[in-house]
Amino acid sequence: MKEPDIKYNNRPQSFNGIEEMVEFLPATNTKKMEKMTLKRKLVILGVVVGAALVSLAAGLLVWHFAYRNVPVNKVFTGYLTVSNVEFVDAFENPSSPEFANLSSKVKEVLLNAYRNDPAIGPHVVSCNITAFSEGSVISYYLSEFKVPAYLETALDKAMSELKVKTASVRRFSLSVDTFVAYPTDPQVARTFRDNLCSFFLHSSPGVTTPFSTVGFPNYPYRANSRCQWALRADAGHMILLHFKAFKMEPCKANKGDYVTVYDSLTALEPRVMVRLCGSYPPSYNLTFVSSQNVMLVTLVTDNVGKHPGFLAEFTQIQRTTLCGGVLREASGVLTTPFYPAHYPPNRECTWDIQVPGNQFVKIRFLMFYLLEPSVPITTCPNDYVEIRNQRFCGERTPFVVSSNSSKMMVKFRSDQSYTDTGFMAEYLSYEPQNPCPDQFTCKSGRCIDLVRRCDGWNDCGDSSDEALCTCSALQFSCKTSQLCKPKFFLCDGVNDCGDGTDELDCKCPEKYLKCRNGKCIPQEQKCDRTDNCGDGTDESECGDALTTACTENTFKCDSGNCITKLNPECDTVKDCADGSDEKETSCSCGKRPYSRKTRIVGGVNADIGEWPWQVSLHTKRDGHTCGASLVSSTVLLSAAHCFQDAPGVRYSDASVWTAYLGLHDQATRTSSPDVVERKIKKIVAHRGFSDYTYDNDIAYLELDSPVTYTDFIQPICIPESSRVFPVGKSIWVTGWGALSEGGSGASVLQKAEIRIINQTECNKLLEGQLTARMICAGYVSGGIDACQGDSGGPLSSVETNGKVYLAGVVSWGEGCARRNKPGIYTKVAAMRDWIKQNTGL
Ligand code: 4AZ
Repeated sequence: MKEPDIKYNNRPQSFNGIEEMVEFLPATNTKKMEKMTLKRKLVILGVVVGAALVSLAAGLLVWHFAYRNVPVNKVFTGYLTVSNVEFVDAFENPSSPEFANLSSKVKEVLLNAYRNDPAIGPHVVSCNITAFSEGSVISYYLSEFKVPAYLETALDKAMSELKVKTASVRRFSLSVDTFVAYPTDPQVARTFRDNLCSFFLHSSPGVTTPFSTVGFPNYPYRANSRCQWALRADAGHMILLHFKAFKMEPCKANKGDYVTVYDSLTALEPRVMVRLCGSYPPSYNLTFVSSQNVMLVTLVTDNVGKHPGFLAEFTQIQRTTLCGGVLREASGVLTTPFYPAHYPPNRECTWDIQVPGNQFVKIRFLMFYLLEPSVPITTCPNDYVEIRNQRFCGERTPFVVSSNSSKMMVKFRSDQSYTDTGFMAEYLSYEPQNPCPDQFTCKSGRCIDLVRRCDGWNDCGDSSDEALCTCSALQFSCKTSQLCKPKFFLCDGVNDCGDGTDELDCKCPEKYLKCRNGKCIPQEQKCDRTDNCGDGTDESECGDALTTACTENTFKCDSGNCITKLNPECDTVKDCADGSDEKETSCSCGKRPYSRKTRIVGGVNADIGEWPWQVSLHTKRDGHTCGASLVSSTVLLSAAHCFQDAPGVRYSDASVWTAYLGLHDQATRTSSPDVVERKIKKIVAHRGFSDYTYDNDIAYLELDSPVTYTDFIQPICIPESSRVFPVGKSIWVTGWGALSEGGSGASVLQKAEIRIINQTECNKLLEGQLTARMICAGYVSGGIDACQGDSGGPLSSVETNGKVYLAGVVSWGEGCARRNKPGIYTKVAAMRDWIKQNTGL
């Protein structure tokens, strides 16, 4: 072993001369010593300062050469409008002499303007005129710069402030009206320009020109691609662009694949009309109108995913700026220009409304979409509707604006970027004394049905329908807010009163936790890895799964072990040791092909592809008779009562039934290419079904041959017996059943959003007819419910894992949509074992 160096051994914690001096100087105080030390000190100080200066200079040089002086590539794009040149068709062709002539002049004007600015001139690399379009002549350019990093901000500032003025070029004066410059990503600009995925299309009058992503729909669009389609129309026209199919990668925040539509021929950020991603159902009106006769569509993709892409078409329409108008009728409709297409940018419309006589006027906005990314909806600086100095923008649910006179001025404005669907509104005249004949008048002026007054639901939107109510026998009074609410809102885990009083008396004492089985346990027992509740509740939301005794509230793994975690299946976390909670076979269900919802008024018609597990069961004699749900490629679940023999028809006989899958409208059952027809091979109704109590109202049906899954045909997930659909949760019922009690069925599939209702309270409303195999859902106020013909169809629950589960099967009810008579559904979770035993699923 080596001995320690003895060199510094006697010196107390000192490792260099300077420190030593500092330490000992005060102790040795002779003049000589002072002089000596001072000299030495100065020398050393000089050395130190010198060294510091050298390293500072070196650092500065490194910084200067490595960072500050490093050249940065910058690309600016934009346009300038030349007002004293008439647009001619030849300007569209970059190889025409006319193009060459004008572009060289414009380029010279632009370069001169750059050179005259000391912050820009020295850094110009190139300047290219990329295109011309009408108006008078809009000249698009792409300019490249190379600038030392430390001068980049100065260049940006100079470019944003640059004024390109009218100038003389070769004895020709170019009158420049507008100049726009905007930085763009050099990488993107270059690849857009240089690659093979760049298309130039000119529409012909009366002709629709299609274009699509390469390979659509048979091959996915390429990863890491940059494509662009420059669209042109004849002079005096505008472009109407329509996406017929749009199926791209689901949207990711600020990245992923996206399509951008510009109201320009260059990818200019302030002229973006829309940025699109995800997938849109065919019924979504994805149509855009340009302000001039040009448009640019770009596609940027990342390195992941395989998706079909888009199919679009465009036509040209006569340019018009007509919008707004003078309205003198008692009622009428007004919409943004080209509604339901996105309104064009750069528009201003005014409607001058005056209703006859002494009537007052109100306007009801049925659809309202004026949404721009990251724009405050309080001030609405960009696109807006203005009525009596109040601005409206964003995405809004239906609302009413009333005027207490016979006149109303409605103004709409869209700026140069981002457009949306716009609005559809109706205006009406009303008697000043009676704004809502036979209806209740909300404080906001909105009219609602009288039955909705004091029903516990905020139908007005401002709660004015729930003020000053006397509670009925089926209601309770909230303690502080004095509102009346249906009794079955008590203890449903939702703060319906707003003051929490409906959830007060159902809680366990303070510092106790309520188990799903009703037991109260001390709060500290939560997540202590011991099943104190006895049903696993206290260990079910602790992030991990604990093996526990099997109860109806626990999830059973294939191994036979039970775990405590709430709803562990298909949540992408392997909770069972054998992974059986994440099996591909049971998790590839409940998927909806379209990520975007169609915008329709009222919204009771389902959208195409919205409920791809919905099946229509037909008999030859009656046509559509019952609904069903697809749960695998060959198995349907429906209600047992649909298959009970009746006089004259053997409904239990599989051969009388035909199943239609992928169906939207009964009228197109045989003509739609999306519909698949199957005969039924086998029907098995639950042996415990009682046609007296409707207990165990479930049956499974086997198709004669498997179906292939498509955008319109998908299986729904079957919930495990432990899956909880909490009271108060919003859930959807769908079907082609009667539109009113005793009425006729719907042609287009209908949907309704309802809520799960507390079992105990519902049982009171239905005089004790509920069993543990039933769940209640609907509205006590009535009005929204399943009805005859919906039976057997799904009660679909959108769960937090993004999948849709079959919470119930439409079973029975007392009439349809009656007050205090919610619909009753077969509880599918309670049938889990029966389904497994019978279908193997
Ligand atoms: C039926 O007759 C039926 N309101 C289905 C559901 C409901 C009522 C009747 C629920 O098929």
